[in-house]
Amino acid sequence: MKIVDARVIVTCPGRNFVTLKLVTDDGLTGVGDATLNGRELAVASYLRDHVVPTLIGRDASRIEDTWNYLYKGAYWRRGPVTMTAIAAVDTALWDIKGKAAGMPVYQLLGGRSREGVTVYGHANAETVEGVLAEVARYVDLGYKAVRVQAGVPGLATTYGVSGDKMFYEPADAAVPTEAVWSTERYLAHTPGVFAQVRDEFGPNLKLLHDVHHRLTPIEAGRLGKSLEPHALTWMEDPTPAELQDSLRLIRQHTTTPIAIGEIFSGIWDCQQLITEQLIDYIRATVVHAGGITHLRRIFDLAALYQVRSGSHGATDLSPVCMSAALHLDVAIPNFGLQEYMRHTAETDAVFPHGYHFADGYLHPAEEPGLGVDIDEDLAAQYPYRPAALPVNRLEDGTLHSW
Ligand code: CS2
Ligand code: MG
Repeated sequence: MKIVDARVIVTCPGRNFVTLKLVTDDGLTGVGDATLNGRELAVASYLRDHVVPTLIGRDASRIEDTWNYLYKGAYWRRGPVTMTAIAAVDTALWDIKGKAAGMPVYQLLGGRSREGVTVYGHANAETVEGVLAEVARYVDLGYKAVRVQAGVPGLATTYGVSGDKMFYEPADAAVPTEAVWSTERYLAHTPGVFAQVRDEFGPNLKLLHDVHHRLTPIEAGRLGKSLEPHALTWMEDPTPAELQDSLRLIRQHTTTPIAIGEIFSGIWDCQQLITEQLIDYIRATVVHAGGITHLRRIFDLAALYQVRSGSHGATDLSPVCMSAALHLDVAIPNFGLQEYMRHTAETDAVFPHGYHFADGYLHPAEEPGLGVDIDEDLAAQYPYRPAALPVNRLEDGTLHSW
């Protein structure tokens, strides 16, 4: 089963996506998400110029060998661009493997470990009243878990609060927009938001919050401690995690569970976090952490240390990534939660898929492979549009994590 064609498709049905489509000599096709928000063309070029020429003629059944060929063969290992490109190839090869076997990919990963994949929605608003209304809306939609993001008085904008309530696209301009941040205002306001949400919705609704890399470890310890009475399922990205030791400091001060990893591109980014149990959920994804092959390794390491999965699932991860994620989510023993930011109808039309939402769960497609494709003719109608993620500055102008 040889690869005879490999196409890199860049499309922008409301936001940019990069997709790799592989074709074999017996007519099987496979797709892989290669989208890296704000750096899409870097991955498209890495694939087109450096990976695709090496794929033509390769045996599509050799997933592990191809993964190592691309990882070790690059010499320059790791990093988000490289690992997103490898992820796209890996995901497409698993899609082909499932089709060749006549099974949904989760069957090749050990079969079902659960009936459905519990997902969380995104309640966000400028005011607490607005947040309460949004949480109620997600509860009415059947969600069992809801992420809560609220505006901060005195700040014009903050992460996760958007005008559009079902979709969230932060890459809003060709040149990064600049936002202003105040940790003091945020730390003073956030505990009260969760006190009101928990008071309104009772003890059983899973509540989550994304700090989005903005605190120092001791500030994160303070936030976690202040949130303990409200029993969050997780506090996400409390501090930038390049220095994995940082999480030791947060752990010393709070029992609020921690989720990290959406920007990680491989097991080495989280090995210490997992083996020292410094986190409770690992948020690495199929599209950014080397594909199904590598993400499975991360989840298996995590299982040894009672760390659960909590994969990223924002709008800038395509339905191809979501489809692949669900096959892992439904099969691994240590599944935790799956993020589910819905895509627009435009995007769903470009990426026809078989997964569906019901009663707080996402269910993977049952057809052979991943159960997703890309409509290349429709994709061609949406040309790439330059879009960068914002940057953040403190009130004195200091550049800060966004
Ligand atoms: C966020 C993302 O969903 C999340 O947890 O961290 O929305 C993130 O900001 C975007 O994916 C960045 O492109
Ligand atoms: Mg996040």
